[in-house]
Amino acid sequence: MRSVVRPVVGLALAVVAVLAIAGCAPAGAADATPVATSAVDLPPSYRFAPAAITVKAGTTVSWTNDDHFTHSVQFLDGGLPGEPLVMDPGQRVTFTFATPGTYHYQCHLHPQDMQGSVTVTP
Ligand SMILES: [Cu+2]
Repeated sequence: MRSVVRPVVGLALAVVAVLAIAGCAPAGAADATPVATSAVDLPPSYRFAPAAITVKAGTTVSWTNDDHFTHSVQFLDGGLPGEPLVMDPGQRVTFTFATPGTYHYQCHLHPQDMQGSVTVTP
C-alpha cells in the first residue's frame, strides 16, 4: 500500500511547489496586470498605487503624493521626457499620454523601491 501512496504524495508536493512559484510575483509590481484608472496615489510609504495602470490615448494621468517624503515620476522609455516630475508631500503631477504603448517609470530618488508603468491603448 505504501508503495502506491508515496508517488501520489510526491506528485501533490510537486503541484504545490509549482503553485508557490507561480504566485510569488510581488503584488503591485510595475509588470502586474494593469488597472484601468488615470489616478495613481503615492500612499505611505515609497510606492505607486496602483503601480501598473492602463488608459486610452489622450488621457491625462495624475500622480498624487500622499507620502511624507518627496518623490517623482521619471519616464524610462517610449521617447518620453526623462526629466523627473518632482512631487513634494501633498503635491500632484500630471502627464498626458498621446501615443499607445507601454511606458515604464520610476521615482528617481528611490528607483529600487518605486517603479510603475502606464499602458496606453488606442
Ligand atoms: Cu521616491
